[in-house]
Amino acid sequence: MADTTMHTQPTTPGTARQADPFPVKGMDAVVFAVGNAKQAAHYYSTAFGMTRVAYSGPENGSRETASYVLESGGARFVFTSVIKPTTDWGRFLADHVAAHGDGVIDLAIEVPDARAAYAHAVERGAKGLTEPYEEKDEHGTVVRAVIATYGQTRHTLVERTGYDGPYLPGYVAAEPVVEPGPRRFQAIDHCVGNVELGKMDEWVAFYNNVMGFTNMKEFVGDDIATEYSALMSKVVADGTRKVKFPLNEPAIAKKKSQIDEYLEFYGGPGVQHIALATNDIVATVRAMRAAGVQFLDTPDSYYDTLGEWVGETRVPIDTLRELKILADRDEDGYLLQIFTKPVQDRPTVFFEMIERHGSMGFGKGNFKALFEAIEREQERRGNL
Ligand code: TYF
Ligand code: FE
Repeated sequence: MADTTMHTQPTTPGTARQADPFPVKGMDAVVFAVGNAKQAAHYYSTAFGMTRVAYSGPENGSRETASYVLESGGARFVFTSVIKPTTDWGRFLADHVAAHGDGVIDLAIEVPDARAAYAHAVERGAKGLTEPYEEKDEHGTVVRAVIATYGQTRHTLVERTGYDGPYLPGYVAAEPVVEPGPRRFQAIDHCVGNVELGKMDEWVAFYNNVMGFTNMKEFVGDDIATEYSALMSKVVADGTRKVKFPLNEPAIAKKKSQIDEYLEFYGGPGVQHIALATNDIVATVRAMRAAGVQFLDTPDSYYDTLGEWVGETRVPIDTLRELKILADRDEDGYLLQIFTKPVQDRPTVFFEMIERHGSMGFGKGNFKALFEAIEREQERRGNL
């Protein structure tokens, strides 16, 4: 076991408070394997307003892959594509794109001690993919290790304390792809995984055991599952609630579950959506719509009754109606959210934009309207 005493939190004598066995600092990056990272970097720059900060490719010694690192506030996306596979890694990436289409290969988590995190995870039953290793350049040292999660998705554990390079050793600083405009989101709020029927609780247990994540109270149980949602869902999060992973599995419902549709077209379990936190969802959605991003539609009838149960929000109902933004309230506050349509030809990965005002939930009050909107899209694809 690596040194865990480093993470011991101060405890007052007489209390039995345990140190967090798997401390995390937050999401490090969402890494996408795509067919054409150059064009993906352009799309996420123009449509999502992200800024390229780093690059790795043939020009700086990476002959096998090209990777574009884009940021928006504290959120970091990496888009990687294969130029010419020559190693197992290149073949893995090429096979991933062939099997799944554009998708997320890695939900990388920043940790204070990658060796300790990896040792703890593997000891608790995680499948280790890459043992901890160090990389250095003139900006400092990064330690990384990789464990497997659902499907072919992985969690790289990244220790970058003190490292001041643009991303990782092997990357060079790069100019923005287009002139940066106002920021459209500033953080990754949560990352959702779709797993196979009957596997949700196993993956919840995985995050409970391996990472010490705890369950949040929001979930879709079998009571509502068959009624309209066609899925079951539970949410796990680290103790600080910086890393939140909802997990969905299909439910037997009247129509084909949206989760089954995902599993079929993705070719197995994987990341379904990434939620991005904004503090001005109106400006964000206007800018993204103007740039051509398509969002799920919401019927006018939703807005006819919204004010009655959601109460006052920062944004007038008429503006929510105009932009098709959803709202939900719980005992802690409210949130505003909207979902894009899938961002590739396969009905797989999509995004959520979310503006929170106190609420730590995921929009439970919107599940019915949301899942009906998703079903209308499924019907358009001729998939029922
Ligand atoms: O992350 C969540 O739980 C919400 C709701 O297929 C949600 O964004 C859940 C499942 C789904 C789409 C949205
Ligand atoms: Fe979500």
